[in-house]
Amino acid sequence: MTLNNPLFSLEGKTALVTGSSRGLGQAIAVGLAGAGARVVLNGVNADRLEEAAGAMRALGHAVEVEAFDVTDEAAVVAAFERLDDADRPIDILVNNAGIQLRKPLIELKAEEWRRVIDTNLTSAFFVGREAAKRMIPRGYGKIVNIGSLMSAFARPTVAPYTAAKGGIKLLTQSMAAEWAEYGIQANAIGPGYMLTDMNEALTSNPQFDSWVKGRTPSRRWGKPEELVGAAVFLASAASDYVNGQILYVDGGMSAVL
Ligand code: GCO
Ligand code: CA
Repeated sequence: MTLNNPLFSLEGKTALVTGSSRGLGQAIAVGLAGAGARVVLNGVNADRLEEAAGAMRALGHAVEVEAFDVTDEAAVVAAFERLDDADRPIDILVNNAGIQLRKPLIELKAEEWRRVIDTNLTSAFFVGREAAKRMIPRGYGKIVNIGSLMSAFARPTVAPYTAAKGGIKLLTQSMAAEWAEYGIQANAIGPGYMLTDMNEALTSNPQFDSWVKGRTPSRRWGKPEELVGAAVFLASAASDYVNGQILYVDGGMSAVL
């Protein structure tokens, strides 16, 4: 994809996308690479990461992998030290890593709650803090946190995910509050109902499938690659005066009753 407007170019920039061996993270990683970025893929499964990296390199993209657990503070610190040692400054951070756990709140165990909050929210704090430590002295950085439609709306059985995604929205605003003066823009994307492995249980459920199609003005599920435009926008010079915002990419679901 060649871009005719340099405003949206990511040439010369390095992007770290957490949870990017598959799903939305992988789609965003491919999209940022398509806009010219060097991409660092992240996940905990090294094999899956290498596989995703290989496929991207086959498309001619510059790709590296950094396998680390985004919920493990020491592992995150060590990963950024490796990136420092490799002289690989991260210009763009996409905090995408996340899991889903569908269960009635009344039955939820403490360990289940903590696992979702740690993976979907605390990880963005750990990785965001380490990235910002390097972005601040450089006076430049783009942070794109992946929220959700659930950053604003709830539905039964996804309470920890929803609480975490609500937290992502306000963490994004907090990052803007503290880091904007250093030339960092921190924004979020709120995906709607997207066709991902995580949502397999929903897309294969006829009732839920028809609810999504009826409730979404676009009358369809979103495709992961349909997040690329918003990601490139928020990762590029085109958004230099945008801060602390969340952009819902949801077929209009959040705009209507
Ligand atoms: C669910 C879905 C949502 C998704 C959706 C909105 O169970 O309701 O998993 O939580 O995240 O794509 O972002
Ligand atoms: Ca070192």
